[in-house]
Amino acid sequence: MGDKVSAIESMKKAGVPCVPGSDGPLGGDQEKNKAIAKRIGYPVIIKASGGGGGRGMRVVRAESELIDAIAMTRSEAKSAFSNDMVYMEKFLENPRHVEVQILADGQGGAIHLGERDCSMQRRHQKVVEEAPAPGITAEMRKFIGERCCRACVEIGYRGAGTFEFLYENGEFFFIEMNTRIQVEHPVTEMVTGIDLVKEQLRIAAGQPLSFTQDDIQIRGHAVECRINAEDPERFIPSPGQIKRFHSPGGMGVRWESHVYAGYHVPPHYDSMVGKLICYGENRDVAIARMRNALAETVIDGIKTNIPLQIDIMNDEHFQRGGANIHYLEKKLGLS
Ligand code: MV4
Repeated sequence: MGDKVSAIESMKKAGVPCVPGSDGPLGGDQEKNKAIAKRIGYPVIIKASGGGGGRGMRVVRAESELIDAIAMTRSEAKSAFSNDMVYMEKFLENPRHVEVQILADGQGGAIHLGERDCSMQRRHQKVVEEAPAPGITAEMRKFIGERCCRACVEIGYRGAGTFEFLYENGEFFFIEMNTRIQVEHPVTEMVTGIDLVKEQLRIAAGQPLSFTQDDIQIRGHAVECRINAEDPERFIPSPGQIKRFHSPGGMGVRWESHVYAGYHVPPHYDSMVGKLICYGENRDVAIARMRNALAETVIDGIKTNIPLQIDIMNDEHFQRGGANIHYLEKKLGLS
């Protein structure tokens, strides 16, 4: 079966809330497909089961567009992912991207480490991430976290993993699972005090989890700004040699990077050159520290997105918390 279609099926079975959808792959019976869309209610989205990174998706707003959209998504999926399986979901117009971090030892132990909000993104590239997600109560965290843990035990999952949700009108809807450590894991480490990479290595060595769910407390707030070697206005990569370099530091400031003065940013790789993570006893303190840390950082010789990150930290809507996945692109005048 297709990667995403079977993941969703497992999650639904385990009681993880999913987006209303086709509950399986779409077949060739177009009357049946129309009936599925009618049941879900327009707008719907057609997704490739083997897709990822925002590729292989098509929004359908009326029945007249449905059959062509299925055919086009299927043919793109076949050439791009060698897998023509497609499925249908209700299209959520203005969700937030909230993901739940889990650790499972494959020996019946599974715990969750709360959630992250990764809604501040541009063209499916995350720009800012934070933990916890603004507005998520301890009760909601427990509800969704426990369901993710139950699913991990049911599928026999082992390692670090992330359950990706769309969050709209106070509800979580599972969309996909990431079976790896992610770029944004440090914000979870900062608010839980758990070294996720260390736990990943322990699990890989066959050891059981060294703590229980009761040992996990969410304390304070952490924000991560991805620092990219790119033109902050046109977003094209900016490779070259870093001439002057100064890293930020101080209370609650974590700078993760491989770069130094004299370092050459190569042209054909991911443009991320560092991650700046700031922690505080609350969200306002974390953001204030991030503003200072961004201003203190010196990366000369190449262009970086530091000016964009300063602009986001000063943005009223970001400061309020809870902006949706479309906010940054709208702010930048992209859509
Ligand atoms: C959606 C959606 C709205 N409704 N699914 C984009 C990439 C892939 N991970 C899933 N994606 C989406 N799925 C339903 N049913 C909107 C998106 C989406 C999105 C999701 C997360 C983060 C950024 C996004 C940007 C555009 C669209």
